[in-house]
Amino acid sequence: MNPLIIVVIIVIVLIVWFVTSGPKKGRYVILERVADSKQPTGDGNTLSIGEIVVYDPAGKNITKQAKATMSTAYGGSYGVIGNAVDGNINTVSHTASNVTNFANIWLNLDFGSDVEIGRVEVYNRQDAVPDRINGIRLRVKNDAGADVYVAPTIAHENGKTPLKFEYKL
Ligand SMILES: [Ca+2]
Repeated sequence: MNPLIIVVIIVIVLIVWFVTSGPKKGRYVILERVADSKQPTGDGNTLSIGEIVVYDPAGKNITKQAKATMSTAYGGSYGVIGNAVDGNINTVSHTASNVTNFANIWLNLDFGSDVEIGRVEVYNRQDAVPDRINGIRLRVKNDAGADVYVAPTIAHENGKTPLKFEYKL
């Protein structure tokens, strides 16, 4: 092959890489249950977290720019969506429990339009039953509804469930 053609191909590949890399842009930051986490006792199929925090690529906390909702609400002080974004990892947002069906359990941050996202932190509930976050996954979608980022589903690490998860987009 003509060396010039090879050089042209390399340049094209580099241009495509440069254009398609750069900050990830998304509108929806979603935690969703994708697997059964039903516990031997109690009501495991739920979503309960202490906090979710979204940062732009420069490290600025942009969480407050989003509107937070969740699929259902547990009773009492745990069933408050604002607890997930109040800056306190010890206040819990908790969906209603469902021991028979793990589908359609989610928490959503909607930024209204695509924003640059650099990092997301998810704090498990700090008080009890950390195992119940197993089977939850972080997903970021853009305004058009396409996946921008899909994290591995949370599972035990070395037999324990972490209290904090960090995702670099
Ligand atoms: Ca909180």
